[in-house]
Amino acid sequence: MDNNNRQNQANINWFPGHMAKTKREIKEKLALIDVVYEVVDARMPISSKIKDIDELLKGKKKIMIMSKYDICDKEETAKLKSCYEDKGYTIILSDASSSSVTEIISKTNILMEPYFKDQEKKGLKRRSIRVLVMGVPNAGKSTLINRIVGKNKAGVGSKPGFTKQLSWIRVGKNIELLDSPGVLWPKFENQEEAKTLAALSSIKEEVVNSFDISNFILKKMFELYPKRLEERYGITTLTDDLIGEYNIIAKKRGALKKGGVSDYEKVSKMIIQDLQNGYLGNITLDRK
Ligand SMILES: Nc1nc2c(ncn2[C@@H]2O[C@H](COP(=O)(O)OP(=O)(O)OP(=O)(O)O)[C@@H](O)[C@H]2O)c(=O)[nH]1
Ligand SMILES: [Mg+2]
Repeated sequence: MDNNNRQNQANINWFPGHMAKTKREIKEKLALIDVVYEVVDARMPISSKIKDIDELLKGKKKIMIMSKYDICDKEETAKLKSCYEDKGYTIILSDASSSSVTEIISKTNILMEPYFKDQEKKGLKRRSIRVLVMGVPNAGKSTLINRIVGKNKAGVGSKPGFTKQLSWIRVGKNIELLDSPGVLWPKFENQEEAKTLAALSSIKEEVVNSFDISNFILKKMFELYPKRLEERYGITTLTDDLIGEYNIIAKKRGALKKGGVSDYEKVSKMIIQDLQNGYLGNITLDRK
């Protein structure tokens, strides 16, 4: 095994220029925005919350949308949801169902009603509500927009960084949605959160060491969902350097090079793919 590569724990950082630009452009458009849908991934509602979002949004009305609810650990995500609600957040759990869309629209209208009533008193007509959809890369912003619109208007991709620019999308007469490219923040103070983001594909794979992430996944799964590791890989204990575990997985999944030597690189990628593709079950990696 390439031990240098496997054990070289470099800090993760990913804040390319286009993210800073997106934040600048959002700031410029803020005066036009009535409501913000803050999209977090239900599998990591703490790690995937943009750390400096409140600083940027300066008191805008917000609804937090927990996307990918269909693939999270519902029990754990419910605890995190209550935590946010205790702090005053309005939260909607979003999966592929149409009921979550109805709830989103209705909560948005409720938020705006006092404003429109006020406008009507001044003799002004109702206008469409302008909503900014914001979140980390790959959080599910564009998918959410398509669900609300009922058509595939926004581009969607499984890799982070799919949406490249801000763009307005109209929903009927009443709402306009502003899709935005995923953004992070300049420095990850918490590397555990950074690894969680990378493990669930909100940080692009080219900027992380895949062994850092697969090691992290094995350790995290062993801590939170040990049975899943047993079911998928037949692993029941974890050693410090994880080499034995990589060998077990390599054998079980046929990730072998010539002469029956484990292909560690391939095993590392498999572990990451297994988590992302749901083969390790529905998971939530954050805890209160
Ligand atoms: N299972 C599940 N997958 C989802 C859900 N929402 C989004 N996805 C998937 O997550 C991936 C990213 O979705 P996008 O809508 O492109 O995410 P985004 O936040 O717009 O991403 P960027 O534009 O890259 O910032 C895609 O593979 C989607 O199919 C969901 O509610 N459930
Ligand atoms: Mg997008």
